[in-house]
Order: sequence, then C-alpha cells, then structure tokens
Amino acid sequence: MIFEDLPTTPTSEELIDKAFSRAARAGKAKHSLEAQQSMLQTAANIISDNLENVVTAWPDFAYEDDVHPFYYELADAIVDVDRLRQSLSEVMWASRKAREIHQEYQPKLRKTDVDTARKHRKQAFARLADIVEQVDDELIYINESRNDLRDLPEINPDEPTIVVAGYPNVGKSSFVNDVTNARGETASYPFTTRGIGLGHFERDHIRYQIVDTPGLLDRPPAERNEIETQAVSAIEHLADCMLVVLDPSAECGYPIESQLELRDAIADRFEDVPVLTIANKVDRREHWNADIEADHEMSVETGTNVEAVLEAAVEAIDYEPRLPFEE
Ligand SMILES: Nc1nc2c(ncn2[C@@H]2O[C@H](COP(=O)(O)OP(=O)(O)O)[C@@H](O)[C@H]2O)c(=O)[nH]1
Ligand SMILES: [Mg+2]
Repeated sequence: MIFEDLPTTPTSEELIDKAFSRAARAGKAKHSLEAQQSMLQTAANIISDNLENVVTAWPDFAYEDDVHPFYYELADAIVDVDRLRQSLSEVMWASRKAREIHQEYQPKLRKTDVDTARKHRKQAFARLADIVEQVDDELIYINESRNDLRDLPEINPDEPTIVVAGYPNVGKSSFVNDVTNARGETASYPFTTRGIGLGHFERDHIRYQIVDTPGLLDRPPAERNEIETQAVSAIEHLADCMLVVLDPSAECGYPIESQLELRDAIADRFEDVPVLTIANKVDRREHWNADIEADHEMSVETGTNVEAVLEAAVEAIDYEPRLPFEE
C-alpha cells in the first residue's frame, strides 16, 4: 500500500536540535575558520536533506501513476489532501532555502578572522532555525496525515475487484469468507471505526479481489456522513462489479422494500459498473415475503449456488489482462 512505509516526520524542534548538535560535534574536531565552515555545512545539510526526505517519501499526488484515483479519494476522505500537498511543497521550499543560506554564507566564512566568521556562522544558524520554524505547522500536519493514512487496507486498485453491498446481516461477510477462505486468504483492516473485509480468489490464473464495506454500502446514502460519502466515491474507482446482497426473509431486520431501495440507489450511483442483485438465504424461502426479482438466488448457509454467483461476477467483469506490448 502506497502510504504504508512513510517514515515519521521530525518536528521543527527535533530537526533544529539534531542539526545544531551534529554541527557542534563537527566543529569540535577542527580549528578556527575550518570549524566554522564545517559547522555551517553540517547544519545546513542536515536540515535540507531531512526536509527533502520528508517530501520525497510521499508519492506524488499530481500523478495518477503514483496515486491511483481510488487512493487519492480515500486519502481525501481521511485527511485534507490539498492541505497535505501544500504542506509538502512548503517543506520542499524550506529545504531549498536552507541550501541557499548555506551558499550565501559560505564565502563569508573564508579569508576572514575567526571572530567575524563565528558571527556570520551564528547569523546563518539563526536564519536556518527560522526557516525550519516557519514550516512547524506543516511538519506536524504531514506527520498526522502519515499516521492517519498508514493503516489503510492493502487494496490493489489495479486488480479486478468485486464489491459486496447490502444491509447488515444479509450475509455479505459469510459470502466473502466462503469464497475466499477455501482459497486460504481473508483479512479485515481498520478503516475509520469499522473494518473493510478483503479477500482474494483466483480464476484462470487471474487474481480477483473481493471487498466487503461495512458502514459504507450497507445503508441509505442519506445516512452516510461526509467521510463515508467520500469513501463511497473512492470505491467508484475500485469496483469492477457490484454484488448487492438481499435477504428476502427479512431476518436481517430490514424490510425487503428498504433493501430494494438501497439496491436502486447503488445501481444509480455505480452506473458504469455491472450491478448484480443477489437474493441470499434461499434456504429460508418459506419466509420470503415477496417474489423478488433477483439476478441470482443463493444460500451461503447451505452452499447453494454460491459458486454460480461468483462465476456470474467474474463473467460480468470480463477482465482482459493488459499485456506489456499493449501499454
Ligand atoms: N439461513 C441463512 N442464514 C444465513 C445465510 N447467509 C448468512 N446467514 C446468517 O446471517 C447472519 C448475518 O450474516 P453476515 O455474513 O454476518 O451478514 P453481513 O452483516 O451482511 O456481513 C449470520 O448469522 C449468518 O450465519 C444463508 O444463506 N441462510
Ligand atoms: Mg459483515
């Protein structure tokens, strides 16, 4: 996952302490003018390198090749991506500024007496510290963003993906577990307050992803908060097929009319994606309270038709792997 390995960002105070204490050490081993020069070089390098590393550790949000629209929108649901990008560019500015200060003062520490050189070096240090303090808020915001984004689920937006939607207790998790456990892989990851269920399976040597999104696609759009609404937008960039699971027995606790309304809202929202309506709990058919028109009926409980549903999803995706020479 692209935000997984971001290092912690130093605070301005940590960075200034580090730069000046290393500089003091570098100065100790040398005499007179050389000591002043070496102190300036050490402090300026540590500051400009560390600030630059803060920025280059992040993917470039301006390029879709670096940040897929799915991750862009998901990140934007959690942090303010515009503010983050602005903060990164200000830190880059500070890094360049530190190099400029180095270049500006370097000549002043040559061919002069030690006292004058020390005075200039101190002036340079004050300006370096000032530059770092100017990006204090930005460094803090970058570090907070890093902490908020590092635990996003390990979803590969380039893999063909089935998204499972439907009211709570209709059997979504049971379905995802059933079709992925048999193939040995399933996991859930922290996302806002709930977990995204994620599993994989393979067909004809192609790896498919299947995603269960509790808290997002399990209730009417009007009940979603702002973060959830944006997370749903992110899922538009991810889903290659949408399975809306219904429980016509209504044992899930939601009347079938509400479930069908949610199905229609999802079909509207995901108009570019095949949306299949799946009636689950067919083993409880005697309790079904309406003649539901679904694309498929299944029972995860008894295993009835589960493979056929998966097959229909794979067919709806109609995935053609892109070959290198077609790039
Ligand atoms: N009778 C019956 N119960 C099912 C079936 N599929 C799932 N359930 C049960 O429905 C409940 C909710 O299932 P779950 O997968 O947690 O639903 P989710 O909230 O949509 O993820 C659980 O008690 C399941 O055992 C089914 O096909 N038939
Ligand atoms: Mg569930």
